Amino acid sequence: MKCRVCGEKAFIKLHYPKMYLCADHFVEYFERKVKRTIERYKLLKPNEKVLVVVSGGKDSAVTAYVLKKLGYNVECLHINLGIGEYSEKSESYAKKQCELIGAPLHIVRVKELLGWGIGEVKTRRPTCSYCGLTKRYIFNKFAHDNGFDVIATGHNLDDEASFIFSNLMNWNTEYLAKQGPLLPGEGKFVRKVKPLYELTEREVVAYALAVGIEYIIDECPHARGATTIEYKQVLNELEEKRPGTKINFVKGYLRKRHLFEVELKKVELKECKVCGMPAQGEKCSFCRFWRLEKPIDLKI
Ligand code: Q46
Ligand code: ZN
Ligand code: ZN
Repeated sequence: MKCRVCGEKAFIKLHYPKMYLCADHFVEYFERKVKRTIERYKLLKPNEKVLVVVSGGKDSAVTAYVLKKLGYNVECLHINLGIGEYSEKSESYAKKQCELIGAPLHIVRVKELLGWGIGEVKTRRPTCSYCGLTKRYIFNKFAHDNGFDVIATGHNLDDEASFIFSNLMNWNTEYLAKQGPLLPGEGKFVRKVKPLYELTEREVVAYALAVGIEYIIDECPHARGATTIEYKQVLNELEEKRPGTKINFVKGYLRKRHLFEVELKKVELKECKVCGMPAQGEKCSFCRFWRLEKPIDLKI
């Protein structure tokens, strides 16, 4: 099959809109789509300092690569979770990716910072739950303390569609009230944006291949994944039968999101007495979980 634009040999067949493209025209198409997403949802302004949290995986690497190519002021943060060989591999991919992109990379190592790696703490709390809490706290505090305007994450269309789907199946209406491509910042919470919001996982993989980004394929040994993967599979089957299902589902959700706003509970946030970051009680959940007496220092 031939590229619809130039007639050269096709690199990919897109399903929605249906067309064949060569590698060069696919790269152009992908970057145009990211640019359009940024404009449509007003995600970024030209001179902002953008922090991309690179995990070593494809989505965050592609996010950093495209933003840099579009001319944004990008720096990267890698959080080494201290999960044995998996984390060492992830860190070395993150380094390679940032070299390719030409963006500064900052590394925070959980084990050095907090004494234990993820998965090593004796707690009843599920590993992924305190891992998520730890990552979110670190990248937000890092961005806040070092003057970043915005944090860009690598969530793609498949992630978002399956997330909305699973939250609908469980009627987590409070979550459904506040998801989307732009999560506004407030106080010490830095704004978060998702530039790959309208691109499918398949397109992200193809883009990484086309521009030569290497990334970690191994799954984290703690990944439970099963339920998210099941939702993704169902959506993929629907997409196969009716191309456009995912994007229409997500766009429909954004139009109706306001209906869930009544479910939002207004919580008064205080300042954590240890670190000064927003907290529901005396201490924030991060300082409470890690039993900190003094704040961690993330200043560059
Ligand atoms: S949360 Fe869980 Fe992930 Fe953390 S412990 Fe691994 S699987 S890395 S996205
Ligand atoms: Zn072409
Ligand atoms: Zn705290």
